[in-house]
Amino acid sequence: MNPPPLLTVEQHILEQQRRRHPHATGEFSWLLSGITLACKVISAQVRRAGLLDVLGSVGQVNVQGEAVQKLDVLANRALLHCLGSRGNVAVMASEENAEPLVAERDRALGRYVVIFDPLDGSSNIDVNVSVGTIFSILRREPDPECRRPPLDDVLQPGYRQVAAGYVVYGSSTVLVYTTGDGVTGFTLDPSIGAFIISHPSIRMPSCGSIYSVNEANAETFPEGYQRFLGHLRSGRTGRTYSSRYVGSLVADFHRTLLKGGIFLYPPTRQHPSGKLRLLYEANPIAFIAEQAGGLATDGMNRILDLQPTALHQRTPLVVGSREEVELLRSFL
Ligand code: P6P
Repeated sequence: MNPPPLLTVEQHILEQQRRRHPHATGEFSWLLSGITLACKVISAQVRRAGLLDVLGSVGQVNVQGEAVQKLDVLANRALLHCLGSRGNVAVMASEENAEPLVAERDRALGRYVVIFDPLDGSSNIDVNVSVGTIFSILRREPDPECRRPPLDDVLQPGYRQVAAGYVVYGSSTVLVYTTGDGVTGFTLDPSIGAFIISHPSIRMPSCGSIYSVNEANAETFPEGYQRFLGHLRSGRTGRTYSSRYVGSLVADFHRTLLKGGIFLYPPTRQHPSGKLRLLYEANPIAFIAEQAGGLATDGMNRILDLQPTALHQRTPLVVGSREEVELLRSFL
């Protein structure tokens, strides 16, 4: 029997474009291929981290006040370079940069904004735990006079995303993305340097048996979250739950997407508005979750409906199977 055709992510992107936007100029596909190129570069660096002396902090502190790991810097540079030269990305915003960056050459006519966390979970790098890249793509109106503040293009609610995705650098390098027409996964074949389709149509189970939360903060969660977690542990749902927490959002979400269950980062004493970032963590993850049949809220409100007011603003995040997310809402 002939082996299945090798469908690369670039072919998939073009087919999606042809099917959904027959008159598309292909520039969106060109943009997405810039991201996949950057992620191949990042994957190669992550895979060799222990050998390249890129482990350990580079001594600086980023806008989050967190020690910057060298790989963070390399990952950020790879994305800025690959996207900045695409010709249709006018504004880029990164977890690593205090303010959005403008591609001056494309500021007037560039139609896209890309927001990303270049290497999420980077504190896990030194202990070889999975880390990830998360990206969110928005449209913007041309600005012929180049007068619009770049932040105006960035602070859009999540339902306006035209695409979102992540790459998890784990036992293999897996890219998962959506353009609003379902969720597809690709695995990097390092021997040919191509992302090959491996998860043609990802659907999140309607319920699961895993909850994922940093239990060390449990005493400081709002009371409704504590009662909800107690309910899951009590067996009164009729299911026995396991607790799994990597401490790397992309790894914890990827497992939730494939196996179902619920991931929570509630408000805590240290982070009363939640720790995770709305624009480049919660929004892209929420878009993917909903496209796969799941839900994503800040406990009560749909993540994708939240109107951002600042580039690095935080939000509580509850994301996962419909049944568990709705059950939590009933406790709040
Ligand atoms: P905590 C990693 O630093 C991160 O931003 C996410 O990837 C992860 O889900 C979260 O923080 C872990 O935070 O407080 O549980 O260590």
